[in-house]
Amino acid sequence: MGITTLEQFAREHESSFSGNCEDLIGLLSAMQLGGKVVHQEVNKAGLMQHILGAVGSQNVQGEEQQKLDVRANDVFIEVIERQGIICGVGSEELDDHVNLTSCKNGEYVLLMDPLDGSSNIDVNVSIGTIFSVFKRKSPIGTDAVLEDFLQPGTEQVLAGYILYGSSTMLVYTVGNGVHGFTYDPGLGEFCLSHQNMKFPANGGKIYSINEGNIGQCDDSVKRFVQYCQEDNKEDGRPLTARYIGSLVADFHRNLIKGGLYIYPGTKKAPNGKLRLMYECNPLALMAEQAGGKALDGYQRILELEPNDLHQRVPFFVGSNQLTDLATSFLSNEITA
Ligand code: P6P
Repeated sequence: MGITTLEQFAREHESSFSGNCEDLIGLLSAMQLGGKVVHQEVNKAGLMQHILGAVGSQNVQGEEQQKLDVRANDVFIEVIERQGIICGVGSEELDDHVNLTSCKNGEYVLLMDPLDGSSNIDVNVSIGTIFSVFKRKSPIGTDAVLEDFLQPGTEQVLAGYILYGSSTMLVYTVGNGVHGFTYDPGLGEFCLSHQNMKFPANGGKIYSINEGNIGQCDDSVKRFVQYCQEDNKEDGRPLTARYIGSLVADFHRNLIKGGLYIYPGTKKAPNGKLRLMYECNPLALMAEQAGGKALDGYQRILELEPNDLHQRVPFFVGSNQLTDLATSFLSNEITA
């Protein structure tokens, strides 16, 4: 197979993009450029002591900000502003959305987790960037307003992630399938490597949950996890537990091998830990486009009406089979 760059692929395959193709190319090239810069810094983090460790501040989530978190946030905002298509950005690292004052004519807003899984930075485990794009609702030429961001996930025009792992990949959807591109530092290009990604037909046998929290979870979640661990040769149990503690890495593995990621509500955090707008919505759109599902346990993630930039929701995302199995325990239709 010859080399197809992300831009070539988008031009050839994405006539379905809701805006014009140049907009999509612009959005994707900004995210690619940011990804290349973060790729470089993530790969050197071990050598650049000034990058490792926390900045001594906390983000709006009350989470210790790692220096690369803050750096990634600044890098993406800088490259997005220069592209001129995005008029405002919501970020896990910023309390409120920021207006890109030089881009008031931009037709889109972007939400992002600039560096998800950052607690893994200092231990050299994969981390990721997650992004989501909506068409603005406010008039072009004005500042972006909160309503531009607080749209249900079904309205996303572009969603994707960049995974900084054994290789760096950009995976995205505009509603026309999920497509993965692997970064070739020698070429300086993200090249098509995974066209039209789908969960395996059998749904897979992997479940990802932080079992350290199980004592905090609802009994139905405990029953599901116990069910996964039981011996049953007929239906291939026990399942395999895999949990990296980095959502993008767990999601990407489950997409390729088949699996389910769960971050449920707990007694301490009834809405769980993950944020709807820049973690769950983009991954939910990609999961559905790849033939899977994403629920808060009961409702489709993409249909949730947002009320806050940083709101948290319980998250069940993966293949149809495993998502249905897990949620059947929640709705008391015990499958066991
Ligand atoms: P816990 C990282 O902070 C993150 O948002 C996801 O990337 C990851 O899956 C999850 O939180 C890990 O959370 O509570 O299991 O450490």
